[in-house]
Amino acid sequence: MNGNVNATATIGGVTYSTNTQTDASGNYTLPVINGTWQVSANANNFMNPDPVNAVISGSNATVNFTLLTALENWRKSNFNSPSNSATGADLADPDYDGIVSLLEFAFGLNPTQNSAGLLPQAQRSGNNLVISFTEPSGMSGITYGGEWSSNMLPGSWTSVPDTGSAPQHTFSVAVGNNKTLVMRLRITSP
Ligand SMILES: [Ca+2]
Repeated sequence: MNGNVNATATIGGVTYSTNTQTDASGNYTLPVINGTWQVSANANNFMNPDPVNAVISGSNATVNFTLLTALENWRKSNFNSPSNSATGADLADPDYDGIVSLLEFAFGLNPTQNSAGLLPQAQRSGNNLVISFTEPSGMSGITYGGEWSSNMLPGSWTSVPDTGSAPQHTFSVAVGNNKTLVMRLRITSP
C-alpha cells in the first residue's frame, strides 16, 4: 500500500514543505535541507497520528511510520482508534443491530447505524440455495467462506466452494432431496 509522507520545517523564519509517496514496500525519501523537520504520514492510513521531528545536519535521518491494515483503518475512521478493543472490538455491536463489527466491516456496513436486514441473504435459484454478494472495494485481510447443513447440528456443516469471480462471491449448494437446508457465511480475519 502506498502512502503520502509530508514534512515541513521553519528555518531562518522561512517555512519549507516537501512531500513524497512511498514505494510499494513503504520506503520513501524526502529532499530536505539542514534543520529540524516535522515529518508526518497522511493520518488516514498510518498508525502515527502526530508529526515526528527529524533533525537533519548534513546526513540522512530515518523516520518510520506504521501502516494500518484495512481493518485498523476502518476502526480508526469509525471509532477513533485502530485497536481491536472497546467499541472497536471485532465482536462488539455498539449500534445494537445484532451484527458484530467485524461483519459490518466485511460487508461494507456502517457500524454506528442500524444495518439490520443488509447482510447477504440466501435465495432459492432453481434447485440450488445461493448466497451471492459483492466484496466492498479496498477490502483486504478478510476471508469469506460458505457452509451448509441439513440439521444445523455441530459437525454437520460442510463447506461450500466460492464460485464467484472477484469482487463477487457466490456460494451455491444443490438442495437435492433435503427437506431442510441451511447455508451460512463464515468470515475470518487473521
Ligand atoms: Ca453492529
